[in-house]
Amino acid sequence: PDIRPLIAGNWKMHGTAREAAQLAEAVRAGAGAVTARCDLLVCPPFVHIHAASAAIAWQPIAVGAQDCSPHAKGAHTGDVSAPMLVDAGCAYVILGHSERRADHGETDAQVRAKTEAAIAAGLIPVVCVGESEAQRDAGEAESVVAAQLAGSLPDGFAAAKGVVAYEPVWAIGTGRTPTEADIRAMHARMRAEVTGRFGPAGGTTRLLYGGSVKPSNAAAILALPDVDGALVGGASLVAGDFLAIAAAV
Ligand code: G2H
Repeated sequence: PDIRPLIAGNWKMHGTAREAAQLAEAVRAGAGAVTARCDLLVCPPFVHIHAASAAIAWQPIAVGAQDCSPHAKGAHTGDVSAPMLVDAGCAYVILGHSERRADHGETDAQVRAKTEAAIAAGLIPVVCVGESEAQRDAGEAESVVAAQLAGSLPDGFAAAKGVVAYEPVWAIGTGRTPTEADIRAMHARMRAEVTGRFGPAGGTTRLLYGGSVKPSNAAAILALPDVDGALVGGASLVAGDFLAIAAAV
């Protein structure tokens, strides 16, 4: 099936509101040609979402958050709900990033609850999975990722156009990437998992690769079968690099 690629920028915990607006504006200004071929998404920190979406205000580039509460509202000090993100201009939300799984002990069950909340609010979830280096060395990478998908994706995920991002933990921010053969094998396994669970809707689920994607390796990674885009961290903080990655689709 024809799948429109998604190039997503995860800005993580960087920058001021002014810098977020400038980065969003630079992405907007340079995006013209690439949005003919792919969807672009930028995910600022919560407090910069308004600034970034005001700077973009342009349909082909979507704005997303990096987390949301599993609850729609209530006494949950410090949390931000999925309906609030919609209200702030978000169309997507990244969930279960390995940094949240590590820093906050998020489990598959919690990621699944957040994903359900996101879908209920009308957001498109980008659910992250990926093995540790020890798990890969032990030959468990595919089984670990399959288990994370089974535990983190709710029923209705594919019908809601949910996105999966495969991010091997050892490749995040390290400059190291898996071999093309390893990415190909993992994405084939993930495709089998989502079609096995969700049927035909899983055939069009976008499967992103994330972890040290940069302009120099993007074309080779994005050309692999069942790689339907990228989740970009460090390189998404430089508009020219982010757009060069998108241009490699
Ligand atoms: C993985 C990725 C973006 P980076 O976390 O989510 O980060 O591209 O910096 O490895």
